[in-house]
Amino acid sequence: PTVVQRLDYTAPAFWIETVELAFDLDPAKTRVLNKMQVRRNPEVPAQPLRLDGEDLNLARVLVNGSGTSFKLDGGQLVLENLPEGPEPFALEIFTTCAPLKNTQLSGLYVSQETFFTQCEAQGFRRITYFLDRPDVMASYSVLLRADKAHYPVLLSNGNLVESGDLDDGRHFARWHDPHKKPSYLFALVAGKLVAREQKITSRTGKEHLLQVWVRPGDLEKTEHAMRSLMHAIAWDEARFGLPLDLERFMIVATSDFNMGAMENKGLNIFNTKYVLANQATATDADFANIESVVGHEYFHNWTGNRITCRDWFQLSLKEGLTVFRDQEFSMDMAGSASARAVKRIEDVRVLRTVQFAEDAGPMAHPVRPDSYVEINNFYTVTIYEKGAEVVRMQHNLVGKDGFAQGMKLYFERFDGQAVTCDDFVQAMADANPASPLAQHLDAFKRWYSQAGTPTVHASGVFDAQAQTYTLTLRQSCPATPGQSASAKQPFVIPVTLGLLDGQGKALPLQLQGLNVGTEHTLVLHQEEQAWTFTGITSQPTPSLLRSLSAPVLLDYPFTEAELLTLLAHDSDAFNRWEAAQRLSLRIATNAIAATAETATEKEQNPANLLPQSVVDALRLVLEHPQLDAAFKELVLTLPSESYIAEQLDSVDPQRIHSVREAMRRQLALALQPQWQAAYEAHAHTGAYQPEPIAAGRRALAGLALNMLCLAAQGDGVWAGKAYQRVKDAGNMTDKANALQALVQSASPLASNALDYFYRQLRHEPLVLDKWFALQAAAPDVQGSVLPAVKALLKHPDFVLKNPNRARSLVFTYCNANPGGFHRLDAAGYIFWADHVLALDAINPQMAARLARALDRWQKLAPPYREAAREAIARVAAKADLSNDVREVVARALG
Ligand code: DPP
Ligand code: ZN
Repeated sequence: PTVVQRLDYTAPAFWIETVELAFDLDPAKTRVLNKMQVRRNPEVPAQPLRLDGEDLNLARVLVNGSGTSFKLDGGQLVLENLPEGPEPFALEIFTTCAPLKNTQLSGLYVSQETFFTQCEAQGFRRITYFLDRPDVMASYSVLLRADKAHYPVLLSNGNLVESGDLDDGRHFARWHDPHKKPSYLFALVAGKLVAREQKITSRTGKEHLLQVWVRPGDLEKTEHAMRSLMHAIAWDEARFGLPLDLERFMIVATSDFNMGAMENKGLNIFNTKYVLANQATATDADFANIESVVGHEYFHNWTGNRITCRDWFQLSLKEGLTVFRDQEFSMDMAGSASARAVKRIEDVRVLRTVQFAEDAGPMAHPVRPDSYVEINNFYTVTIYEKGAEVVRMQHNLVGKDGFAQGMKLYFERFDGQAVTCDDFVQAMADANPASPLAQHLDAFKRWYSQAGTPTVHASGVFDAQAQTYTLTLRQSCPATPGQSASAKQPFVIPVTLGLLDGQGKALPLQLQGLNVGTEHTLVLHQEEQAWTFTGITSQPTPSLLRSLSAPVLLDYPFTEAELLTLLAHDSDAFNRWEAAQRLSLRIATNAIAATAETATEKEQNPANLLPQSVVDALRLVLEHPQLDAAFKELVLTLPSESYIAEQLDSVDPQRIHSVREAMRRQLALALQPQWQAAYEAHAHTGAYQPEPIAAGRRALAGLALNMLCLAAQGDGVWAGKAYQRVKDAGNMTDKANALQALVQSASPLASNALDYFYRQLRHEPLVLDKWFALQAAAPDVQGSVLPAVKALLKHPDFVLKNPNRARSLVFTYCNANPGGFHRLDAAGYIFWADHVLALDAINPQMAARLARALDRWQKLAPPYREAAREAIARVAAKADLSNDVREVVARALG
């Protein structure tokens, strides 16, 4: 397989100015006529035109209306005898493709008798021969022809120019997109669909038509998506001055989709999971995800579409920035400071559990990678979530207004162009010349080029005599593939902090005689720096990296007392939560590390791993009269097994599971009266509204019910209540939480409840996904999960080809159930290998995602490590593996 290198980038030898596409849509054989105006790029030495293509049948090539000679070379169509000179020439290519056979869901495919496209990153070449790279931007006109009875709705990007009937029951629609775009933003949809419509008028008085297209019957589930879209439009205009630039903006939902959604210009295509919702089928988390994904794709219209990526190494230019924008959108929509903190905690949880693990594993890569084999493997949490953190740091270094100025300059400079990550950060610095970002720009850019999660090692010295507190920060970053630790240069790390006195009160901060308030951001840009705070009269407790001001690990020897102070008093809600996480994480890792001989009495008796002081502190949070329920739920949730695993050098997944379960049981029992009170206070939230306060109450009630079922094992009272709730709950959040409580406590009522749930909701595909996932994540009572998962593979509703369904059962088992997956008999790994191979024959992108479930095999303790290696080696040994899976397993094996 070819390795693509970032530094090999050269401008295209030809530009494609206009594209006229004519489709005769037929599931078995679709005919595509592609007429382009092409001209040589005078800045590049003359060379043949090489057009990308994949799985196409080529019928005809005409240059300026006449036949021409051509070669096919490794999928590319090579044209050598093209007109000389700078004038554009007409290139006409006629091909066919087979949408019905397209199980990869890249290019043109059929789902439930409807045509869809997915062109990012390189799907357009599966539709026609083209310069399928993001820096070639063209004007598109599209003619769609299809059978009218089967495909009454014909959609493409831009504006509908003309439509009408043809002979033989066929009809046509002609679309023109007024904006130039790269091929990855092309889209078409054809099928039996209906739309929720909304007309809006922008601030400047322009009218726009918004549409959400779904299958007939799903219309009543589109209200929330439409509302989210309207909020997103208003938000981008208010916060960044970025208006909707289209007369028509369409969202179409499909149940067969590799990703979450896709920002095609004016015609976003979405996974149904991120469009369809009503209270009977969708949870609060689903509603929140819809708002965020609808926002994300809409925000791409400016950050991604108007300004796009020069090449795919710059993917984070649009994704990191757009994730940052959707996170800010969700926070602004959430409203209160507490709800913002809850959203931040949720985002950080994903970053630290998934991205930090990626950054420490074999697939680690910089936010702007240097090479790839298969670009689809680089749609990662590093590009998205770490990329968003890198943008967030810029936001913090230049301030909210400075950031808005930077965005303005970015659009002034680059609107309509395909640019690089460097171009973005340069605009941000140029718009804020006095900021620490501009001051340390070259060093800051290392966030784009150096992989790995840095650690900030902090130490503080209080000098009672001098009344000073000196904080020393030192940074380090481990080696990552292709980058040794010693070759890494210091990062620019904003460390936002406060100091608390013994009573937990915020201390005024004085640096070099200057009063800087009670919260301040230090900029660590050297390997080690120290700051001395004056006027400090007693030993302070530092609250460091507030709101996770940088995507780093913090190494500071907190005492238990310090953490308890932070948990009880810190003004930064994020660090209050973080203190609780640190307390339980430390207890868990100590208990896991303790061998039989060195174990303390507590560790030998895992019923009481948490000391009374910690239990009491958590009780105070749970009973707290002012704290929001959503925040309580986060504080009372122990760090996940995968997060605990990341803190350890040698991972025994069963030991982690049993220690965490013991801690969970202890909390369930020790706080039983408080759980009961919390449940009773929050179980009924009135008429369903998917908003943060009510959602937080439902979340806490759900956790409480879980704990009550766990504590009351054997006595069926709470299980009985949970079962009743599965039957009666008026919304999916309460229903799913109750079902989960039964499943997670391995209640004898779980199977009845699962049956009931299935019978009631079997006609709702997105709910069935939940039903499969709940079972795949069930506790592994005597090795029961794998056989249950295997039985579910044979369930009539299970379809491996459908990505959502595959994710719900196979991916959940392999990624989200460590206790059930890491088996002593290696059967989980064998199952994994079988499914990576099975999926690879259907859909390589999906297979490669699943392949990453064993990324961290090198950290596993014996005998898991060797068994995992064998399973990976078995996959790698398969001769006709896709490039996607090949790249992942080759990197895993090193
Ligand atoms: N659909 C993906 C996203 O929006 C790729 N652009 O992030
Ligand atoms: Zn995106």
